[in-house]
Amino acid sequence: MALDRNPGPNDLSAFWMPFTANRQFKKSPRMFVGAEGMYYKTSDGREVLDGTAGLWCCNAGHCRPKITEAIQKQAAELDYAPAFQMGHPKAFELASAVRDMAPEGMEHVFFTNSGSESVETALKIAIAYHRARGEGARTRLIGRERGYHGVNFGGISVGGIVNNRKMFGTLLAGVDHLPHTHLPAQNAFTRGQPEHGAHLADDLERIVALHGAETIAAVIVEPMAGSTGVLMPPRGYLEKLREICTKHGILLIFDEVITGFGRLGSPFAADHFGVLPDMMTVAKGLTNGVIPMGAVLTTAAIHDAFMQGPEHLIELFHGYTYSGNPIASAAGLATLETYREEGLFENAARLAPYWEDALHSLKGLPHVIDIRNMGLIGAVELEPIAGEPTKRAFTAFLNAYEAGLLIRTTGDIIALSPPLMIDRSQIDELFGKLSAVLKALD
Ligand code: PXG
Repeated sequence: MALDRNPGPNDLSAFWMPFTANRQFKKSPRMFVGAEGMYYKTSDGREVLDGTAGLWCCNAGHCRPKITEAIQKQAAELDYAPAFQMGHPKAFELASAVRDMAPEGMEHVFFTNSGSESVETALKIAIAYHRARGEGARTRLIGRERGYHGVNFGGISVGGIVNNRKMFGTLLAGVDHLPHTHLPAQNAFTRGQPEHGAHLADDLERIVALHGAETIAAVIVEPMAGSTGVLMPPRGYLEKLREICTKHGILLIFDEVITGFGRLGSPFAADHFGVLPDMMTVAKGLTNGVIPMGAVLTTAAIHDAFMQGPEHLIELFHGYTYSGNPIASAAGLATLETYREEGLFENAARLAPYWEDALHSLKGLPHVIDIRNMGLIGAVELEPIAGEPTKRAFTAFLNAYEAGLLIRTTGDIIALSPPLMIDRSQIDELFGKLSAVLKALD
């Protein structure tokens, strides 16, 4: 019995688990009880190589001493300070550190507690910004098919993942979607950015013609779409989006919740692709996933549009009890220091070609219909079992876990995103285990 080897909590019924097959899990639980560096420890005493940095967030690896100490110290020194009308030094320090790491032009940082909240915040700022400038008719928001922008109402409205939307009613009004950029017939097994698909950005001109530019506040996209199964932007695509947004006075928001903090080997995807948005949403790697925290980065032009009127008045009626929480801020500062001291973004960039070769060596294994990569991200798309979508990849996930490897699956796509501290031997271990799992799949 699987349960026998999982001592610990003996009642699993109360916890309604997020994005989880609850009944399957509770019949055969998978419990982590410890972690260090690149590995998790399971309740039955096994080591599992972390092929996903938790959920794309533990970019520095697990239980890193500097981060642990910073949290411990901060908890004992200043546990909480009111986020509204009061400050504490570390939130300001972290905002400056994030600004200094961000691409030129990102000047201000608004703290949230998650990627989902960062998205809601950015969308609200976009609409309010136009209104503050006297363009109150700009309220439409444009997302993209297959986009993932968290799970709150704004995020699922601009998002394009059907299962995340269809159960939840009519969502926000005034939203439209660009087409997704997945063109497997032309681009399958491309290494890095695909050649075909830049023209898909031109669809924004169609949307502008349909609604009128003067009604559109912002376009939000993931520069590299992670959750939907890792879709790289076609060459020239992001540049075109930028050009069309600028031409029509539409704000461009990059959702960098996954791509931020070194995943592509550069601090942010905006650096990697050389395209500057008007706002960026981040979370995950900001605190190494250790304490919940997110942020929205904006240009000076956006921030400054709000800084008018009498000085005693609140400029933006938005914020969270835990915006810039002291312990989260301390974790964020220690995380950014760890990235810098250990050269983790550079490590990701250096290892990316080795990673790419190892990943693409899986081509030709049973059921593999596409492989995609960039930085320390990889995806292996499997042919779905006829009539049973997701089952083949989920079986791979279960078997990989048994074999000592943590992977993520979405649909029939396996996504890989290890901590950026990975080395060559761990890359070999990861793909050795994964190829054995794939070879044994029905
Ligand atoms: N935007 C993007 C681009 C994301 O990837 C969010 C917003 C929401 O963040 P929060 O912190 O509210 O979860 C995300 C989150 C996966 C996976 O395996 C991806 C996410 C979360 C959990 C799993 O693809 N992305």
